[in-house]
Amino acid sequence: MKIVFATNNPNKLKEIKALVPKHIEIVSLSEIGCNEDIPETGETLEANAFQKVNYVKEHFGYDCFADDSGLEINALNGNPGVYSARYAGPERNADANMAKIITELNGCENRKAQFRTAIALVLNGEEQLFEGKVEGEISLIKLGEKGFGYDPIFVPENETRSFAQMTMQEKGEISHRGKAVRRLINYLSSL
Ligand code: ITT
Repeated sequence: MKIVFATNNPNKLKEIKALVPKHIEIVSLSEIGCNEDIPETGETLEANAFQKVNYVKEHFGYDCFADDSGLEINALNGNPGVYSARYAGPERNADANMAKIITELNGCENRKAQFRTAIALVLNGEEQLFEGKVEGEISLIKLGEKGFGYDPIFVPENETRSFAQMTMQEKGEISHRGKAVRRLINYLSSL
């Protein structure tokens, strides 16, 4: 089986390719000639994930799935959430985004947060949603060099290391994306 993954984020593509079994071939947006920035104007992760798959279906004609993810911090009323990519500005700079959060949480004891992923799938005229989340805490400083985005400041529950201190496989076993992708794989395998 071949399916398009509607993302412009090479790190997500790498993580997802490592999580899916060999009989599911992941096709990237560049491989279908889609090199544009797909609009993400929804107010929820779910809405954005469906906006991405519907855009690819309408403009390129392919069945596909898309992942919209966000970091929700309790003490910031769930922010940055759906605004995670551009939290510190339109440049979508991960270091600036993390610096903003570390400053906002300065002196704050409640550091609880969760990562959430919504995966939307459009296949054979039907839409499906798969979700995954992982709870954890925001660290006081950046820890580790691996991963991407907010990984250096997120320490998942029952762990002492941040996502950026784990291998991609270790992260995938417990992460928001790993959980959502396993639900997607179960669905695709049941067809
Ligand atoms: P696409 O929409 O093209 O898939 P994106 O990078 O815009 O790529 P999102 O809107 O889902 O993806 O991501 C929102 C932000 O959350 C973005 O800044 C990411 O770096 C960050 N993010 C997403 N998944 C993450 C993860 O597993 N670990 C750390 N940060 C993550």
